[in-house]
Amino acid sequence: MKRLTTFRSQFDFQSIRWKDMIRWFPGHMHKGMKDLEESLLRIDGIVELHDARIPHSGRNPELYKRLVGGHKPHVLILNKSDLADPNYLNKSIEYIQIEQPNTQVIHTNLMSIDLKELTNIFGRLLQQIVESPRYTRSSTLEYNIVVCGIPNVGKSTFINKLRNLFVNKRSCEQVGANPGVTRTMSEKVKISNRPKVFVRDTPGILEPRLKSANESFRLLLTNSIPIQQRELSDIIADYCLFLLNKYDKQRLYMKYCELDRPTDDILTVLTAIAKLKHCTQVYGNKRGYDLTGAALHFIHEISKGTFGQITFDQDILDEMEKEKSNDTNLFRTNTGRIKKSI
Ligand SMILES: Nc1nc2c(ncn2[C@@H]2O[C@H](COP(=O)(O)OP(=O)(O)OP(=O)(O)O)[C@@H](O)[C@H]2O)c(=O)[nH]1
Ligand SMILES: [Mg+2]
Repeated sequence: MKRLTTFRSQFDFQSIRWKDMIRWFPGHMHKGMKDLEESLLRIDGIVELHDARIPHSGRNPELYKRLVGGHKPHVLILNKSDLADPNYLNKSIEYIQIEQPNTQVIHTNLMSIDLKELTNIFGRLLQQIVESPRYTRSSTLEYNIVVCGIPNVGKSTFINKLRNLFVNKRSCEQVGANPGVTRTMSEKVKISNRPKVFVRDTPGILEPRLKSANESFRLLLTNSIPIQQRELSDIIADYCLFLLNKYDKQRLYMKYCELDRPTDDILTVLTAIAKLKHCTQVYGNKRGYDLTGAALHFIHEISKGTFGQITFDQDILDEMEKEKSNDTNLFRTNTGRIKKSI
């Protein structure tokens, strides 16, 4: 395989006003956040789901610290592990636990989870909840759990799986491939009879202001934010290519695009896809390649795993590995960088 020796080491976001262009905080999220905060007095534990491909991007540990108030059990499930790089699953857990040592973190693939694994997850969850102090809720015999997280991470799928398994009822929460399927906090859903455990589904909630262009683009790639402006698709596709090269994942895109060498040039990739997938458009009186259509196709394929299992936050986890040392304490800054305290 002929290889380029150098690829871009940095992605240039400068020309786009990402803060203005990538903003998605519809009204239902604001309401969902308020409902969640109001329900806290009546719940015994929080299950947060997040996408295993982005253990840093889109998460707001401060929000969860505030929600659980330091004493409510908090279990974090890194879901869609089938799409993440297996070499980075345990590193992701380690990364999160630097900041949140009291949070129990596990990874799952809800698409092919088996009975044993689901029972095991439920058992761990229940144990945490039963063993934690319940204060004003100690006289109540039922346990209430709320399932939350950013959009499209599998919250409703998780509730349906538990319900199917333990109370033998058909799915009740609507599931869909696009973000924003669940728009209101659900009624209580019973997932276990003995003890009586209820869960509530919530709409996916993002921070109103995202921290960086990298974070926003990674949320677009995991489909937690929809692409609202088609004109952004070229730059997002270019960012996909940048990450595939940066993380040494060239083999599958070369095969898919029938290229004989890796490339750092997005036009080469998009033209190849447009030819192969017959993405054409009429321009005036001529038919030409629809590169925007090809870009959307390329982005869709990376998000569904066609180019391999990729942890989009791999660079942040690699940095953690570099900084790790036995005799210093690590802490994490807002941008995800790991620092040592002396
Ligand atoms: N590959 C993969 N897909 C999954 C997994 N879990 C769920 N999905 C899919 O992810 C999509 C979103 O699932 P939902 O359960 O609707 O996600 P949600 O978090 O409730 O989404 P919102 O209600 O929009 O916030 C669906 O197409 C699911 O089939 C998983 O472990 N792996
Ligand atoms: Mg949902």
